[in-house]
Amino acid sequence: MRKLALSIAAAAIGIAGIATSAIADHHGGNKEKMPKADKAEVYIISPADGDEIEGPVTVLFGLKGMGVAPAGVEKKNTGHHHLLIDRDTPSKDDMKDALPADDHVVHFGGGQTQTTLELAPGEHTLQLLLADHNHIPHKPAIISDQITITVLGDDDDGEDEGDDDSEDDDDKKDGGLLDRLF
Ligand SMILES: [Cu+2]
Repeated sequence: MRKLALSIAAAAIGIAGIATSAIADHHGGNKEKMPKADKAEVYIISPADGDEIEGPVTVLFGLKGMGVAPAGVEKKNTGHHHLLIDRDTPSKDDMKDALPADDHVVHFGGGQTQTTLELAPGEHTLQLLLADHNHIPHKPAIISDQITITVLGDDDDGEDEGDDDSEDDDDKKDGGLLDRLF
């Protein structure tokens, strides 16, 4: 009820044209200045879960309640993004240590908030995980939902080539068999 009363008051003052911004700042200021890891949220802005898209795929990273800082820069309530590609969500034990760096765990230690991926046609999973200046995930972990996307491509060509190859193989096998028989 108090919140409602306050917004009605703010609206009334707004109509009157008196210093509404000062009231708005006061209202939300304290909370915004003290981001807490347990209230922070990381999420993939795009692509969306279930998207079927042409590659290359640009992934936009979203973060609320924390700031982005480059790897190696120790600053409270910050971290850098890690993109998990085609791998399971790390276990709690995995997240006690610094994250590995490989094709499936990509670090954005420069503080980047987006990337463009060359992904093979087909289904892929993507998930974002924030970690601190030492690449160790926060406690509790700030991790996004895992999304699944389908990268469109020349699947038909690929299959045709595959068929051709297997036909060639069959021919060779047949040839081999015939050679052996005769
Ligand atoms: Cu890292």
